[in-house]
Amino acid sequence: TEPVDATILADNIERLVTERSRTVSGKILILDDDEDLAGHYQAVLEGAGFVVRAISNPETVLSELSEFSPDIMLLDVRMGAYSGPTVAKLVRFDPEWVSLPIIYLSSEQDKQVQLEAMAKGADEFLTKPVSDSYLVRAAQIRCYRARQLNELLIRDSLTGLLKHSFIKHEVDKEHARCRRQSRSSVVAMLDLDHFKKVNDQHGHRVGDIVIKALANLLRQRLRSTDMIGRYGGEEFAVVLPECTVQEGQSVLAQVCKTFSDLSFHNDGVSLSVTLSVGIAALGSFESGSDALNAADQALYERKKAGRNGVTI
Ligand code: GH3
Ligand code: MG
Ligand code: MG
Ligand code: MG
Repeated sequence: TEPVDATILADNIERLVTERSRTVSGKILILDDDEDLAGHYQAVLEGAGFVVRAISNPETVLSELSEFSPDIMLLDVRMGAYSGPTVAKLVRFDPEWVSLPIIYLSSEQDKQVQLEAMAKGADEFLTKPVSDSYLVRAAQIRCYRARQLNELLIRDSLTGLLKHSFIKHEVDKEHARCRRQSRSSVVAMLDLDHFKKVNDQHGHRVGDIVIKALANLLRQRLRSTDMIGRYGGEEFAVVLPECTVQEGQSVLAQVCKTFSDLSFHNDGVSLSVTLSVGIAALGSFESGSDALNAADQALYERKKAGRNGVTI
């Protein structure tokens, strides 16, 4: 192979990252007590393709965050009785927002004050006035990086599915939506059948291939609005929003069938694996975790009833 010139490589990577970050469209929460200015930033960022929410009341910041789930937050420093650093501290105190980029946007010039404000857990300090193009580019760079890091944080590296705590959180969020809008959604627990045997007879490497194959099948077969998590080693949890138990049963029964028809090959030996599924109607339970427990109970019943299929 040809030796690679490091400068050319770096140039190519930079071009790629720049292109990608220019096309990223993230969600931005702006908190500024100057409503006119916040409205201007909002218009500029929306013009560049961002989804923006601008608020002026610091007291609503936590509820706005959980409702809007922004990629980054732009924060004013002086807001009447409230200070931006106090808000930053409050936001950082909530484990859900430890990784949210907080970017001050302020006319504060005093470097010492800026440093103190940064010490509350913020990520960057931009000094007003900023040009429109500067604001857009800064937001693109930050959103791109935030999304990249967030993927690493929430996704399981073997399968690319949501990690345990993140799928649980999605279950709770969807449970709240079911209760609020009396909509019907389904939660399911999936577990591979006799998987210890697969590992024992064919090795862990083949076991991992089987786990990845199920993850890929779920991604293919479920809707883009469905949420899929790796709940444990060979256990998965899915949330199917706006779906009846009958519809959920039908789609997951098809997944079971397709999966059992796959054949895996190892050293000239071919094997097939089945899975069992338990499902429950999210809105029928007091909490998301109660619904998950019910799905898990249904899964247990399925295991007793002979595996390879779906039980409600
Ligand atoms: P059952 O049909 O009752 O579910 O039987 P089972 O053998 O599948 O039992 P269980 O669900 O308890 O299986 C857990 C096994 O899954 C144990 C462990 O060796 C295997 N496992 C868990 N995580 C992984 C993983 O990441 N990779 C591999 N290859 N195997 C895993
Ligand atoms: Mg202000
Ligand atoms: Mg298991
Ligand atoms: Mg199992």
